Amino acid sequence: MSVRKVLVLNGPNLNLLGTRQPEIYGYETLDDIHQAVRHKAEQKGWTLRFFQSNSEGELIDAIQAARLDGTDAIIINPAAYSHTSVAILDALNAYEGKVIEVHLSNIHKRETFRHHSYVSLRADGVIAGLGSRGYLLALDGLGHVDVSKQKT
Ligand code: CA2
Repeated sequence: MSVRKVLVLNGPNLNLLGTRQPEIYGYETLDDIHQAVRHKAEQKGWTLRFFQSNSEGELIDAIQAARLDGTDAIIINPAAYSHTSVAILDALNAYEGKVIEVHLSNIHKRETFRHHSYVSLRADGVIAGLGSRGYLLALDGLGHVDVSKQKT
């Protein structure tokens, strides 16, 4: 199945990108990333929804909506909820499409509490440490991941 409808989800504080801590997260704003991802999706002929929320519940609502509206894949940077949210993991486990987890920074090179991600227990692929390029690589990766071969 070729991926056509993609949801890109961004968790808490990612709306602050480009304003603080550029040494960790880079100088691009979330809107810059949105434009780049939208451009690449258009090149592929895919439809894209790009959403950020600081609320765990809104992120879960978006994942639940994706279950029902024919979204083929979710690219998610859960931000700090990666390390805390069983609720987001549960929502993703109820979603049947492909899931790629993206982190701008290399979470494994940072504080110990960032090394574990609940979302990684569900993700078909994980990209970390490549900055905003990670979102574009995730889009490219969706063309290649065969989830059916990965499920155990
Ligand atoms: O590296 C990533 O993409 C993270 O998901 C970013 C999260 C962090 O909690 C994760 O451990 C790794 C933090 C996003 C907050 O972004 C900010 C950007 C600018 C200024 C302040 C926060």
